[in-house]
Parts: sequence; C-alpha cells; structure tokens
Amino acid sequence: MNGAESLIRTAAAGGVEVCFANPGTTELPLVAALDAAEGIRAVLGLFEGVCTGAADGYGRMADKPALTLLHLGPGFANGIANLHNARRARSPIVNVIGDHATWHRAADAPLTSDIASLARPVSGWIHEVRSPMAIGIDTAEALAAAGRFPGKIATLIAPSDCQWSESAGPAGRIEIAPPLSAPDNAIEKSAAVLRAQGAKCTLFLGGLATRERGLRAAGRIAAKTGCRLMCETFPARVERGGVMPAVARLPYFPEQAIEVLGQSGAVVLAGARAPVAFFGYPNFPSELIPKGVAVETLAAPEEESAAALEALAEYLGAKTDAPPSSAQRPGLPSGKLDPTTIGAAIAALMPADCIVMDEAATTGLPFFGASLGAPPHTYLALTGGAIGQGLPCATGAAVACPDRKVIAFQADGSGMYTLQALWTHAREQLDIVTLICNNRRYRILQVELARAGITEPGRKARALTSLAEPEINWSELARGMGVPAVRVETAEDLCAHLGRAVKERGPSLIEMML
Ligand SMILES: Cc1ncc(C[n+]2csc(CCOP(=O)(O)OP(=O)(O)O)c2C)c(N)n1
Repeated sequence: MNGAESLIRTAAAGGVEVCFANPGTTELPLVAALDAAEGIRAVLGLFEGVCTGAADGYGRMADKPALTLLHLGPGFANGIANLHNARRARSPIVNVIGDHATWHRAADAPLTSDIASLARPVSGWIHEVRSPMAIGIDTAEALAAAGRFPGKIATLIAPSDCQWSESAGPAGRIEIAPPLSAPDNAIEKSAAVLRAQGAKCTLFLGGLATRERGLRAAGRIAAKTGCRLMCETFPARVERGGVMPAVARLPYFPEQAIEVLGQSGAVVLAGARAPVAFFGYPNFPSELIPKGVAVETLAAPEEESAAALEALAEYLGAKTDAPPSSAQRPGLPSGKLDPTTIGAAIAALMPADCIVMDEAATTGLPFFGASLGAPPHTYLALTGGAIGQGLPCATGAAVACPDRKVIAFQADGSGMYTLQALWTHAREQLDIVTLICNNRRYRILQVELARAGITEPGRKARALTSLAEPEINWSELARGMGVPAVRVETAEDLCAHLGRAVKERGPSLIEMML
C-alpha cells in the first residue's frame, strides 16, 4: 500500500468523513487513494478559500475535523483567510498539503515555496512527512492534534514521493488529550461575584459555552441570580430559540460595547476572553470592559466552559431553567427591502432546526434581535473578520448536517471573495438558500469613513467603496454556476420566494435589491 492510501485509510479509521479539496499534480496519489480507500467523501471547491471555509463550517457543526487537500504553498495561501476565521472559531481541521518530492525541492521548481512558513500563523500543529513509513502515524497525530478541545488546525505537509512510495500501512487512532478543566476555585470566585452583583452582573459567553449544554446551565444561573447573559459579537456557533435562554450580543462599535458592559458591576467570563475592540480608534481603549467593572474568569476558551457552567449552576443551587424567551416571532414584513424588513422576513419564515450563516454585514444587524422568538436554530458568525467566509462556511455546514436547511445570509461585497462556493452548492446539491444583500457598496466602509469625519468622500474614496458601475447581477452569476435564482425588490416578494425556498430542498439563491 502506498503512502497516500495509508494517509486516507488512517483518516477514515480516525472518523474523517469528508475532504474539501482543490488538488494538483503533487496531490494526485491522494486523489487516487480517495477512490482506493472507501469512506471519505471528496468535495471539490473551485478556490482554496472555499475548501478551508467549508472545513470551518463542517468543523463547527460536526465537532470533528474534515480534511482539506490543497496544492503546495500557493494553493494553501489561497485558503489562509478562511483558516484565519477557522482558527478564531477554534474549529478542528486537518489540512493536507502536497509538496514536491523531497529530492525535487533542491531544484527550486516554479511551485517550490516555504509551505511551513505560510502555515505557521494559522496552524496549531504543523508537521512535514519525512518518510512514507511514517505517513500513517503522522496522519493519526494530525487528527489527535485537531481534535484536542476545543479544536485546532493541524497542517500536514506530504511530499509526493512519500505519497507514491510503499508505506508501512495505516496507523490506528491516537488517544486525544483530555480537555483542560477550569480551576476549582474559579467556581467559588464566580459564584461569589454573581451572588454579590445579581442583576448587575454580566455572564459573558464564548467558544463552546454557547452550545446547548453551556447555554442551558447559563440560563439556570441567570434564573437564580438575575444576571444578564451576553455572547461575543461574532460567535462561532450559538444555539437559539426553543428551550435556549435569550442571549444578547455584544455590540460591534466600541462606544456602544463599552456603554453596555459599563452597565454592569462585574463580568464573569465563560469560554470567552475579555472582549476587545475590533479596531483601534482614536480616543478609545482596546479593552471594552470599562475600568472599575470587576472581571472574573470562570473558564478560558481552552477550558471546558460548559462543564464549568454546569458546576457553577450546581454550586449556586440553580436548578430551574430560564423561562423561554417571551419574544414574539415577527409578522411578515411589507414595503421596501432594508435591513429591518429583511431581518423580519428571515425571522418570520426560517424553519425549525435551520442553520443560519450570517455574513450579511451591515444588512444583517437587525436579524439577531428579530429572531429571538424564532424556532430552534443554530447561528454561525464571521469569527475572524476576514470576509468571504459565509458561502464556504454554509457549504461545510450543509455537508455536516444534510437534514437541516441552511440559510446563507450574505452581504454582496463579502460574497464576491468566494462566490465559487455556489458551484459546490450546485454540484453537491446542498440544501442551502443563499440570500444576497445587494446594496452595491462596501457600506461598512462608508459608515466608517463618516465616523472618521469624512462625510463628503472624494471621487477615489467613493470609487473604492462602491460596487456599482458595473452593477453585479448575482442571480445571473448563480444561474451560471447551476444554482436557481431570483431577484426580489420588495419585502412581499422576498417573503413569497423565501417561503417557497425553505419548503423545497436543494440550493437556491434570492438576490435582495436594497
Ligand atoms: C479578507 C478581507 N479583505 C478586506 C476586508 C475589509 N472589509 C471589511 S468589510 C468590507 C466590505 C463589506 O462590504 P459588504 O460585504 O458588501 O457588506 P456591507 O458593508 O455593504 O454591509 C471590506 C472590504 C476584510 N475585512 N477582510
């Protein structure tokens, strides 16, 4: 058995089910091995950012790694932005990057590059296969590294001679190191703060604390102590609706975030770092928790926050679930399309158990509040600020959860970075409704210019923040990649088409003209 087959068989035996791939000549033994060894679905992405973003969405929803298969340094580099987002989401991923044959590197052929240096900033674990005899065990190590709580990006560089040469065969699963627990005294200290501050305390949730287990425990703590529940501005995954307690989201702009957090006497962190501003602005600090507000850490992001929340609830004698949100689902909106009517339309029509991938940027803001009373659903956000994550991440979520409807709520400017994902939606017939917010601009940058006092941008500043001239026709782009699409101009039309799309299966796109 050659090295490539050992790698694939080791991954399959380790529980890997999917490989998001964009291969080249140095990965062809692995491409052939995907056929030789059963068990791993091969999904082609037409740009590496689609593959890495899909692996992120898959990891967030499946809680286990997919493989990406990428072509040397340049192919990997095309995938880095979405690996950056995945690292922020703490998603488990195993990147497999083919490299030149070990003896060919000295020739400095055109595609030769320093892959490890490109991989380092986005990888929690990197290894270069040195021999075909070691490729199985190296793959098992990569899986164990990626699977370590809460999730890591492991990058395995596989020279092509190590893939095609005779190997020692597949390796067995390597035990994954157990998660770190929160320190014992964190429970007592957090309980003391919550008891003393009551409603003046914010329980700030991030990482895996916003999954069902953590949230339900947080809800019990809120019901007992009166504390406020809040999550990070851009959470990797939040379970919402149904029995989940309502969780507010930290506002984006620092002045608003500082004001909201300043209403508390103390903040207890569970699975989250103390929040910092997205950017540095003149006259604003990096830290968003104002001085004078006490900060207590129940569990760091690398620690088992859900278990710590359960232990804290127990310690406080908090046995009663938080009452479900009393928020009502909005009625069907009418009139022109704007962030409010769009948010209401999605909240009114989204089906139970759907997954919403929100990269809708400024158009998306009202949706989180509007959907407080929506049926149970999972919410995914752009974690690392590197735009172009939404359509790929929705791809991976749909592959991980084939029985759940995925709504890709997508800003137009961000969508253009990785629109090739639509082709994968069609190729794999994924159950994804893409909702494009066609506002023909980089609106957030126009808002930021105005905030910086540039209220009359010049010709070049206008050109660099406008997507008009020529206008982008998303429905034609989608149809050209095999995704049925419509364009809507009113809230009534949006409701009619979205109502239909959520009942049908398969990919579709609705282009919303703002
Ligand atoms: C990879 C990457 N490139 C560039 C940026 C800078 N950037 C942030 S938001 C944005 C434009 C967003 O426009 P759009 O997605 O259309 O949303 P809107 O602001 O119009 O709501 C840009 C270019 C970024 N965050 N990430």
